[in-house]
Amino acid sequence: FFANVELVPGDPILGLTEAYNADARATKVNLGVGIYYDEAGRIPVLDAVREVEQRLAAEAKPRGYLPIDGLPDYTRATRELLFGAESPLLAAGRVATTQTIGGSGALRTGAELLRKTLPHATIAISNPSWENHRAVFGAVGFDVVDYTYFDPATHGVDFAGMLADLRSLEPGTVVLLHACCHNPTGADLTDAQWRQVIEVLAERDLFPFIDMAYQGFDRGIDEDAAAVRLMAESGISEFVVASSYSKSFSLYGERVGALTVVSATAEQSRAVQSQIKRLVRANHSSPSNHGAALVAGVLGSAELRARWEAELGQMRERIHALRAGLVEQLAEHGAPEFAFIQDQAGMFSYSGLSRAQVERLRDEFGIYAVGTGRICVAALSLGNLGYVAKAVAAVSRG
Ligand code: PLP
Ligand code: TYF
Repeated sequence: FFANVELVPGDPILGLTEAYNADARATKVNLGVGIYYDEAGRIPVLDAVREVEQRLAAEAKPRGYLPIDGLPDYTRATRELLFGAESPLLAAGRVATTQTIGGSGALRTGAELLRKTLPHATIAISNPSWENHRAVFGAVGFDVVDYTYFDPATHGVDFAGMLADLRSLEPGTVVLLHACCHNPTGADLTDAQWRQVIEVLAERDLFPFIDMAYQGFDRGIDEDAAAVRLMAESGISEFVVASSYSKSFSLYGERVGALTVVSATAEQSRAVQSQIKRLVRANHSSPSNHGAALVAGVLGSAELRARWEAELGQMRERIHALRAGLVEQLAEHGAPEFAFIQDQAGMFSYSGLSRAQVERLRDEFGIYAVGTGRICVAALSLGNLGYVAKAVAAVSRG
């Protein structure tokens, strides 16, 4: 049966970690995968999360199945975090949230829903985008096309190009938008630019699919949700949000995400939710409990929520400090042209390094970055900033 099965290449980003782990050099640095590490190089366990976890362990509750669409306290808290608790859309019953297997599961379930309900099986993703966007939507039968996004000359968004491309899409096309902390470039839209994008989406009758994997990692919980909030206030009455707590709660392996669908009426919202439940039944039947119980426990307590917000704020501030420190050290090592790193948002920076320069970083310095030049700033530490800056300056000169 398997004699003719071909070996396919592994995920290039996750493969980097394997290569990094096998590297014996003590000075090695992994700037490949998108994970936030603390100053000691560990994935943090947030205090607020630990507190809920200890309480849950002490309670030792029975392990029944969750409802198909997930833990109700979790999905309610998620809706409120995305839209703001006072959003009229929530009061109107137009927002349906389903707990998913990470943000990835939200993308997949949302893709399956739209594949059935939209006339055009075409999705436009930013150029470049997270490679899994192409994989997920391609896997359910979408044609995946690009819209202009990144401008290598400015290291920011080519906004005129983006608007022109959006305007040229067929009505009914799905448009995937990164809410904040764009992966892989770190180049985000301003709130004013979001308003313009939303106008074009409405004018051209395009269907917005927002991916928010980094809420709270750039400016703050509410500020980073601007895309969702502005969309909710606009005339656009239907859209989808895939969200994730992997980064904001440092719960990568617990696979906590959510698919949220905004419908035009409460009645349509119930119908949409029934369709999503059918998709979930045919996939994994129901989601897992632990990670969702942790998030719901934190968000459901005013005290723990405040502690989480403070911890998230510390991660955010630390990333800003690492960006500033990297730029400063690069300038000291004779490479002032990297000042743009400070203007980019979130975990990632498209550094502008070529594939050959990335290879030199790995071979000569044991510094691992993605072949496209993407580096994960959140994986740096004050301890290795100088080493990394010196290496990057060296390869960019030669
Ligand atoms: N969307 C984007 C843009 C991401 O960078 C990630 C990264 O992990 C995800 C979705 C998926 O999140 P999760 O790990 O929760 O599946
Ligand atoms: O882009 C990243 O590094 C994160 C983590 O197949 C990731 O989003 C990368 C690749 C992948 C799954 C997660």
